[in-house]
Amino acid sequence: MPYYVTTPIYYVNDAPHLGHAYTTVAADVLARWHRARGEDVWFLTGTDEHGQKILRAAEANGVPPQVWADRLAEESWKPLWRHLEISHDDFLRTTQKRHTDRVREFYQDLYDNGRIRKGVYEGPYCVACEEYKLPGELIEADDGTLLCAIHKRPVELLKEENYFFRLSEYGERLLAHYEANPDFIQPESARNEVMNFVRGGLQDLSISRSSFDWGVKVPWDDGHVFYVWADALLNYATAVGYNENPEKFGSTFPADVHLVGKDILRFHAVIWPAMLMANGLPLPGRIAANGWLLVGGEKMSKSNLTGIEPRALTAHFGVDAYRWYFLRAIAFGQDGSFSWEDFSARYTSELANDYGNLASRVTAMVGRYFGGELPASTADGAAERAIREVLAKAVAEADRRIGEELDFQGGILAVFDFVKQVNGYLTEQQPWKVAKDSSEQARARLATILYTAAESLRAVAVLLAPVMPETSGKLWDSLGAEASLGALEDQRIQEAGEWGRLPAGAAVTKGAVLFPRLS
Ligand code: ME8
Repeated sequence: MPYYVTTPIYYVNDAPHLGHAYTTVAADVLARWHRARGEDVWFLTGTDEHGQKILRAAEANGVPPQVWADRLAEESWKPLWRHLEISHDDFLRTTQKRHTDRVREFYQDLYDNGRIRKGVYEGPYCVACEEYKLPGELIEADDGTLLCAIHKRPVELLKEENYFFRLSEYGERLLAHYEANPDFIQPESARNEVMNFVRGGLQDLSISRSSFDWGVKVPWDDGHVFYVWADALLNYATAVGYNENPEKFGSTFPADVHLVGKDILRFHAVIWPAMLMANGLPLPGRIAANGWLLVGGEKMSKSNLTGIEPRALTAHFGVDAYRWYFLRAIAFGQDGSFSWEDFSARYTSELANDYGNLASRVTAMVGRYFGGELPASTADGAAERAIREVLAKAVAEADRRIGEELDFQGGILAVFDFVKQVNGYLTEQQPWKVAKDSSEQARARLATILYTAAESLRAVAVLLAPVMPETSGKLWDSLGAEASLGALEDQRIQEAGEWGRLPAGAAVTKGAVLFPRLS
């Protein structure tokens, strides 16, 4: 069974901003981490293309919704993921036939089995969220208008005859599942929130709309299209062969992890599992919610025009630093704010000074003192043993935090703490001073110090490759590691802490600067 990880499928009403890239980069790091463990991985992302929000965006731009969706998906979303080095295995668009046909079949089954009824939906709806709202989820403007608490925009009052999924029947089974699987919803605060919500009682869910037609047609009533969420959630199944490729489906579904923003937690932790239960399908392993990137204390959002485009940052900091920054700066699951000052300060101190300088100093010294041929370590002692021990711990900790707990910040910090230790080791050992002594003993010490530092960098390159693939590739090249150890992509996390993998004699060169000074 591959490790199956997903991102939300994003609305194509507009171009992606930092918030979408945040979840996608996190999923990519997780996927790359598991590949680096030697696991088979299936990483899915895509776009959500139906519903009123897209329809209105298309209308506002004077084009049919499919044309709009094609333009956004192909010219905006996919190119950004390529730019950010996202390594997805599949990109599903909900207007693809492979999806729409299966959506119809899924609900036809539920309809035939009596899980769907007709009724009237009356209540508030936020088009920016594409969500039916409960009265308690609204805020009141000064003039009495009811606003969506997330978008701060007026909700619309709907009254429509719709089809309803009998969600209200699944409360007990959902609670039993949460109880039996404490890791099903992450973080803990999100789990508590969902459990309280379900304990409060579930209402049946309207799964169709009849006042517009940009959606998947309901097979038993073509006056209706499916509610965009009823269609979208199924992407996780249709993309891996639901009702189409039993072999692929059986060996991939359900997902090990659905990464989602906390705004869409309820859809994933309540509605999606209930839909699966209703159709006798297995539930995902985990729903992990990330917090929000905030602008002025509010969720960064396309609808509110507070979205910052990732390319505005990558142009300045580079793609790798960008991938690193948000996971490093914000504890996954918590909200956080972006600021140029904070990014610049961390870039300079942690990437350029701590990591980049270490790499350039060590490779330069191997060039200067040993003609670029990595010397053997023949005179190691307590200081070197300490480095080896710290490395072994850092590998185990990073693997547990990123691979198991989805604590990207904790995992990255474990590696950067190791980088600090190696810097401290060099400061103490002062190889540049040892080099002034040409005795045999001093040469052996110098060789040992530089071997220790270079071998440490070999491990760092492997551990940071899922986060900063291009930088690790440069470091791998400048350590001359490929000739003996093979491609960076083939290195395993489990072996990263095995000391002595980089052989003496490796051709070390002072490669490109890993993190150029910011202009
Ligand atoms: O909700 N901070 O799509 P969407 C952090 N189509 N993450 C953010 C964010 C922010 N400010 N803004 C967006 C949808 N995100 C549905 C999903 S899934 C079957 C259907 C991220 O385009 C976060 O992951 O509104 C959030 O859940 C997702 O983008 C929502 O993207």
